[in-house]
Amino acid sequence: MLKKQNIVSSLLSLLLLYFCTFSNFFNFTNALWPIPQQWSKGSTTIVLYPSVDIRLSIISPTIEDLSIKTHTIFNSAKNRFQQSIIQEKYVSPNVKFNISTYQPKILQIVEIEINDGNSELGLGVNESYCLSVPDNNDDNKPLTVKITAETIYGALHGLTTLSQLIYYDNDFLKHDIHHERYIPFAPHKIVDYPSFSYRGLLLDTSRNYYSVDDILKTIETMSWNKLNVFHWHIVDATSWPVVSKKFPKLSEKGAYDPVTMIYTEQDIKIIDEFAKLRGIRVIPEFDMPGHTHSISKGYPDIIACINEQPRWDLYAAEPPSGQLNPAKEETYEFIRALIPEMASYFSDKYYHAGGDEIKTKCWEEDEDVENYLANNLGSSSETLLAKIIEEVQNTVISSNKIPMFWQETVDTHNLAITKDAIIQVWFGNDTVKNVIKKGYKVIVGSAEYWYLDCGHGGWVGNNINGNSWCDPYKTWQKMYSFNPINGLTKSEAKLVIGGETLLWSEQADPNNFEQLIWPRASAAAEVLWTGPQNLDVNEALPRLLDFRFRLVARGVKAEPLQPLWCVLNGG
Ligand code: CP6
Repeated sequence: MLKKQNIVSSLLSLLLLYFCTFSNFFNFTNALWPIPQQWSKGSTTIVLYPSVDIRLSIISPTIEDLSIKTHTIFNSAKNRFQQSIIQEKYVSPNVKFNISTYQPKILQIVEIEINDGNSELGLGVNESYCLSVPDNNDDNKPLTVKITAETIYGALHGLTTLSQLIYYDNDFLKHDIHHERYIPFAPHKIVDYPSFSYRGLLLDTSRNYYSVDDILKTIETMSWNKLNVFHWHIVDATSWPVVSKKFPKLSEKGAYDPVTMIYTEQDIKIIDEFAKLRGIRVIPEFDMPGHTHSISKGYPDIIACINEQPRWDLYAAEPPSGQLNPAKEETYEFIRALIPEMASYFSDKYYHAGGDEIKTKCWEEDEDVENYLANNLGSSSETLLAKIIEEVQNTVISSNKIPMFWQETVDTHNLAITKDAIIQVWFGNDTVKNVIKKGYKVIVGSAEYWYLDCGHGGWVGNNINGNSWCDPYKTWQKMYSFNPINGLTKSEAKLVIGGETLLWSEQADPNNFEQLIWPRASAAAEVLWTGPQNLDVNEALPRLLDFRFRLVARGVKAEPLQPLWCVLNGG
């Protein structure tokens, strides 16, 4: 009997060890995420005035140097910050107000200073900032937090960090302190800047539809993670939710619902503007020539190998099959008319033109294409692919945008892609190196580490023949361990401008997408912001737990990483 109890109790403690990773929860500290490049702290607790007493001021060389855009971004950030001072009630499970180190210091002012009041959001914009939270009044001035930054975008990151330094505690009244928000461990001195300039998240809105509000909420959460690119994989084979004025049948026939499951020009502009106010670029992807079955719903003449069942697998990586038909002049007219219209809806300089998972067999077995090849000596499915991608690329460039493409364009097919382009790598051990050797800038997000949708068993039966989708599920630790510049020389690494985690939506929709994205995309966000050097999962765990609870307090359905028990009992 006793023995049995012993076994049971040791099994239980093993279980607890399995659930909880005991780490340094006793070293309570503000849980900043991503962790700043340099951060020193003290032991004073200061409390905050409620919002009315918090002021922000902006100082530039001259006030005329501030563009209207900068002003608008600043005012919007100020409003959000003041709202959070009233609304956010984040009680950390492990950071506790320490009355013994409390001296009655009251924070009244947040002062922001930027050098360049005219900077435009774009790849490589300066995002650095310094933040100082004093623990003493300077002369007789009120206690003032200072954020200095080169640009307004750095200043936004400074405010994001400041918001994470603040905790809520309604126990204060017991101590006769009439403020409920506080910053522990002041003074704080933070010097911070990103390791990579492209820090993205891909969301696929074709396999399943997301509302404009779902997208806005995702972008807002991205900003709290210092992510700065929303890669909107807006259309694909399954549905075409974007309304086009030039080709209205695209959404009338190709959207899941032509009224309720669409994105209008106005929706897109709302999303683009919302993101810009938060320092986030929106890069749309109109994937071509593969993954285009949905175009055939309205415009069947320009799509080859339309095949929903049963042999889609001959012609496409995923059902339903269909690729732009490169043998038809109308296809090129479509490209030349559609791309400028779509490009004009987005403000960013970059436009992702796709180019992944092209199946030349689709064309080799299409009657029109066979005729074309018979009548055009020297042509092949590969030369047709080159022709169609050339048209896509030229149209993107003449629409005043810089193209992005998936790796297959330069790696598998060796197409003539401009060296200005950014190439996105998603599989292969040597691909990053190969693509860099060709002189391209690269973003990474490998299926092995950074695919957020893996672990759901696949959905088209491809797991039955032993080739499962991208299982298993990638844990946050796995995502955290990904090094975007692994195995590269210093000069090669310079061409890796960043990366992104990706949520393909075959098995995701508004009911589960937040849980799938957060907090795992946060783990990747820290790799991209702080850099892959010196990251340690054990150091990160308590901060990530704390940050995840803060996300939950802000209304994000972020997935739990441990039972609450572990958090309350020392990690
Ligand atoms: N859709 C598109 C997809 C994928 C890609 N492109 C994909 C491929 C393999 C896995 C997951 C997603 N669903 N347009 C590849 C970039 Cl495992």
